Amino acid sequence: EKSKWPKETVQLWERLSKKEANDVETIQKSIVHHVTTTLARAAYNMDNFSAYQAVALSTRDRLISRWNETQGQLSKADPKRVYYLSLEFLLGRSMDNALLNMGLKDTYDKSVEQLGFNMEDVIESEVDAALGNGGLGRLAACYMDSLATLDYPAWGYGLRYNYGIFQQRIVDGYQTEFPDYWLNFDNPWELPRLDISIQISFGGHVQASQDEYGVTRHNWIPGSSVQAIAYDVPIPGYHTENCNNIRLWRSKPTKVFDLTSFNEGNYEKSVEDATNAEKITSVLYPNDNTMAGKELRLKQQYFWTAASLHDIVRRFKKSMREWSNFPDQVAIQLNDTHPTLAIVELQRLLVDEEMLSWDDAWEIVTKTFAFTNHTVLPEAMEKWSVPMFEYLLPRHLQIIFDINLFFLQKVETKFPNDRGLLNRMSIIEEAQPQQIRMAHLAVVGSHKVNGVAALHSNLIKTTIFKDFVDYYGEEKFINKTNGITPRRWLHQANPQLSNLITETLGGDKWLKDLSLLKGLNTKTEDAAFRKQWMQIKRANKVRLAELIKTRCDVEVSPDALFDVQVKRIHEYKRQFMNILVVIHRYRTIKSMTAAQKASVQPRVVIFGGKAAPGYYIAKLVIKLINSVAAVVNQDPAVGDLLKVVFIPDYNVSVAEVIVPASDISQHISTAGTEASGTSNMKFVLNGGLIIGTLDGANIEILEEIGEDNIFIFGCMAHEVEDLRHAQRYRGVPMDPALQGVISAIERGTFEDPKIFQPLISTLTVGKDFYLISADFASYIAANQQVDAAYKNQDEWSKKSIRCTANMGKFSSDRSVKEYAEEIWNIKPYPVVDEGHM
Ligand code: H2P
Repeated sequence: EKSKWPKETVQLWERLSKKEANDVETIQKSIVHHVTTTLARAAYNMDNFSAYQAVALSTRDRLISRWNETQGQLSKADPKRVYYLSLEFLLGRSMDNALLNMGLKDTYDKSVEQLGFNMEDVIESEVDAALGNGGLGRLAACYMDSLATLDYPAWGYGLRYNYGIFQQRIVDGYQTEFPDYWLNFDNPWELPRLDISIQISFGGHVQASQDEYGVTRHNWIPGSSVQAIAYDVPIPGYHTENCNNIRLWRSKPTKVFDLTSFNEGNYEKSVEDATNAEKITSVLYPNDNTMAGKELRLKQQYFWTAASLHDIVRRFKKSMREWSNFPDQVAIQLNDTHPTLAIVELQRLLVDEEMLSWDDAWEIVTKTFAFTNHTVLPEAMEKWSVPMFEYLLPRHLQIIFDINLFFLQKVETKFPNDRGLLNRMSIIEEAQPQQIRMAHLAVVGSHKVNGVAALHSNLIKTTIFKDFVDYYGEEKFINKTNGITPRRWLHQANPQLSNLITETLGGDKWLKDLSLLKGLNTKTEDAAFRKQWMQIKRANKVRLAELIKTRCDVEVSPDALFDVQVKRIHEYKRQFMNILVVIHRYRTIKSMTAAQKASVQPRVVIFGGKAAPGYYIAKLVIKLINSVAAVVNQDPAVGDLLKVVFIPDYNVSVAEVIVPASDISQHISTAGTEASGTSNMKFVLNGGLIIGTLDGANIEILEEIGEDNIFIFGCMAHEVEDLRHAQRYRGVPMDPALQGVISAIERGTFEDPKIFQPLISTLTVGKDFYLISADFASYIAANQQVDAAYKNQDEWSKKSIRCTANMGKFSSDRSVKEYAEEIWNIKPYPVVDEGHM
């Protein structure tokens, strides 16, 4: 359009759209400008929250100019991009991160202090964006940070839920859920794109007809439709101009008013339909084990994948390339099975709307998609009932049946006459009613399938996807061990440690090349360095102790050993085993003489995490933890030797306080159940030791940091099935220490034992699926080793330093580079600062 203007107009625009400077004075002006104009407030009636709003808006202006520049340069160059489809992006707070990544933190600190506010208080005023359940959503956020930092052209696609994961409050020891209305005060970290609106259809029926060449064409005549509106969330890379985008969709009623109801005089019904449209993106589903049959969840998945694909295809079409080039321009990563419908939608667009042949279309589809699996738990495998699916997406169901038919025909050719095999591999499960197995569809429609840690990737090849490995061969099934961003999880969360590392290594290059941390290995024999190292840990523990005081009203000593388990509450993660051993510890202390007590290592046991609202047993674990805490924390016979706390409403910003303060953290899932775990990486990176099983990424952490710096116990993944078998059919007796603990609960040591009966019965011999009894003795022993090791603070500090020093592998930069090179085939595209706003 520029060319249409006279030269003077172009020049005027050029001059006026020069970027603002980033000195203190200019930044302060921009903050005050937002206070007085955008917020319409006066300087004398400001509180921390309005200060936050103004600083956020000023930060956002700078973010947007990078975003604009990046998106402008990328659309011109049009390199291959990756699209990361994730139903969850657990971003947490944005302001501190944006300032650090843009290199503006110090200047903003100064500007804000001079304006009379404390930057930490201002940062604390931001609410978390909690659009995720746990590891899966946080992984997506870490990957977005690394993609931008490494200058990869990447977009995330997700949903803009009105309500994030519920807020957890503890009432009478029980978890209660409250809605997380995080948009109450507007969200400065999104750019509403009200002009980008896509019509998404549901229901109706399909008309088949022959075209002029005698080919059957399908015409989907939908029954209803809604609009998808785009909200863009800028993701700045660390110390680079590049600023990527996460596009989140919001559902709205279509502009096309439902004329039928209206003309029939049914005004109320037409408004009701409009409200229903808005429901689609109203709430993030908690990771429940009662997901089956949730029609609204299926609607979410289709709404999101269809809007995203429409957007991706529109962008591709602008380039006027041939369809066969699509996979050279577009890589789509499926974060779990949630976006698997994208495979079907792309096939539909290519065949029904772009008139490609089935085979040409399918080749494009399978070259485009790749799929990450995050769990082997059978109850977490997504399935949709065929009748419900057909009602919502009739044409997509036909396509799935065709994909399945052509696929099984090929299997039959390769392995003739094996009906059992066809049954096992089929995308359709022959149940009443039939079910669509989304994991099978994802494998069949993708060119690469990966697990999230070495053990997990091997496990999926021998269990859930074994037949597929036999059919496709090994090359399709690869491993991409998870990673975390060191920018948020060390630099931002633990600024003192970050500074010490930068001083010690003579620069901050390590924040973009985490393997440089190895340089710290030579410092373990430096007593002065060790002292500084441990002083920082102590300062972080003081900060956590303050949080515990405000949130739990319990005083804890920062000199005690801080023992942490924070993650979703789930039976496989075995918080139950942890609290049972705490009870064992409590009983042991109670039975001691004063002299014996003198040698006990004081410990604060810290729990946090949410249980799915419908997960009764997990919620009872929370109740048990709180009941134990109530007794133990008041017992004068125990005093500071043992404290137990459950920190309510665990989220990203709370994790940023907890992670740097831990001495030991618990990653104790039954071997073979935790796909990777990522908090294990965060704790160790911050010099916290871990106690854990040989599960998920613990194994690779052990390999990197060495067995002297980690406490490993329990059975191995390959022993699990034998142990379950022995338990079930040979009646292996319960561990005696565990028996003692159970008796204490049953005697009513902690509230009415009736409450805990359903929980205790999960341990009945033959039913202890997560093998708490089998691992109990070795878990107690490992905890004793922790106590003994902590007594020797010199040795402990060396272990702590070695932990941090050898965590380079677990940077999400490493993971993302592997994905880019081995799956997506994309290259970095560094953006140049052209000085535009
Ligand atoms: C899940 C797995 C973790 C894994 C993470 C990211 C689903 O997270 O269970 O083992 O590290 O994905 O791949 P979570 O349990 O925290 O919800």
